[in-house]
Amino acid sequence: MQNNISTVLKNLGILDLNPAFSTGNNWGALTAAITIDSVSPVDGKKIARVQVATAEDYETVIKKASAAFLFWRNLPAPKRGDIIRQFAEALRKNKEDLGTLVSYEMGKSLQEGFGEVQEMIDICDFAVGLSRQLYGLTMHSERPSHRMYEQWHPLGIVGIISAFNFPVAVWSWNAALAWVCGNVCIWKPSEKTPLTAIACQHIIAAVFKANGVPEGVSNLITGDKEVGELMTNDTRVPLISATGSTRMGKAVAVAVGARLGKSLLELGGNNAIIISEHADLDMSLIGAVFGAVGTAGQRCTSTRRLIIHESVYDVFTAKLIKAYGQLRIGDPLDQHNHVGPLIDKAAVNAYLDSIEKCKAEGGKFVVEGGLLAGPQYASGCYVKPCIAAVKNDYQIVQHETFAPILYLIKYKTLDEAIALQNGVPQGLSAAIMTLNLREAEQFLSASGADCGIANVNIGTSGAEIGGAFGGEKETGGGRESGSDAWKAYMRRQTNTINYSNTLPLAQGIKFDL
Ligand code: UN1
Repeated sequence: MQNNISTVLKNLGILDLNPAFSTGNNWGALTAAITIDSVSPVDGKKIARVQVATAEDYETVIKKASAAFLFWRNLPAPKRGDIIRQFAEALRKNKEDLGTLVSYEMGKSLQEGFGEVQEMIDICDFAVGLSRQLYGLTMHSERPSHRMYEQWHPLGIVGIISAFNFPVAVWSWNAALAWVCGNVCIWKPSEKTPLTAIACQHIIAAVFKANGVPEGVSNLITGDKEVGELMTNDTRVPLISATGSTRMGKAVAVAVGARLGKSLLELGGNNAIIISEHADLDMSLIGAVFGAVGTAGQRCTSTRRLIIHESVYDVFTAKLIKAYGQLRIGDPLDQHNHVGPLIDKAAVNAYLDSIEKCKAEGGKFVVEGGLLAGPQYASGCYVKPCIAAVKNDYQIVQHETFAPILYLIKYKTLDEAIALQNGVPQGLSAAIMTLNLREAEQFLSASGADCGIANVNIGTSGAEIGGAFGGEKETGGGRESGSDAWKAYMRRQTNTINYSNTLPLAQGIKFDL
């Protein structure tokens, strides 16, 4: 495996020590000042190092980005789309290497690593079509011989702060749309997964270069919280799109709001599946188990709670226990395994701590958790997916723990189940398993699930890129990816043209000179 990884790193242009920033083909100098190690949770080995950007590095990037915007915004949108089409082609060519690096640096299964790159390809394809569909409305003016319409213009520099769990896909959701809309981007990836970001920057930089695009349309800057703060406080960055914890999102919202900038927030979830008495239980089992243990419970869409009708509670719990007994936990690059490691030891501690808190509040574990030991688990990041019977109002159940801990809650009526589903601070993704039309429609109605995503007979995770992605309440309210999420990356301008030979005022006001 190590040999394979070194080939992957070489193919993707990753060095042992990587510069702190890139504006395209230009990369910052290597000074080895302050560095961050990227350590794989798969085997605990250091993969490579990246430098932490300084405030001067940030200025260099901002200046290049500001200058590049003047060029990029004037390129016709379909031309920008054509370049994004070429980016998708380059991603197709690099899918195996990039997916493997995602899996090795982040720890998700190889299948999910490939799936993540596929999600990038999909959003690029979507963006290509969008580049000819950035439509504005035409309105009827109340004044004669006047025409009123709206157009959409790019914002300028879009700052993208991404999380470790989808280290490349979420960047591409933002970047592909922002670019076809005519913006330039500065990306600050998670300090836990900087190498996949460097790989992406190499891929896009080559595409831009081949098309004669100047430096500064795609920018990468690596570092920690301080680098993010330079962006969030900077009036030259009109939009910050941030993915991560609710705590981080609140800090971003306050900083960006204080300068009346725009923020697009995609924060924590506490997603539940309602398993109704009318559910197909075998189908429900796949949705629940993949939702809870896929990506080791580290998706913002992961299934954290199952709200199960009392009449099927025991039989479904028995099915879950059996399925958990069959889970193979280990090296995510080995395709036989279902579950890989958590991202790092801090995540393991948060997982262990949540289990303790759950027990202290009265939670009864039907599948026990714990840290796995043994040579194949030497990184110290592998844990057992676990299941506890709880009450929805336990503090720990109200909190998003980014780990494979699944909570079971029993219900009697659908109204009660929906109230439980909605009875958490977060509002990302919700699902119901039912073959009953009335139940399904009630769940999707205005008095149903309060989340940004609500599914029937599908789990809470694994959304397609074509729909708008995001959620309400503490999830932050932003929408990324499909549908009309592109509007967040543009400013709307209302234009009224008078082609008459008088100047009538709106609202019938008379003002004769
Ligand atoms: C995230 O966890 O931040 O819907 C994104 C899903 C994926 C994206 C998750 N398509 O599970």
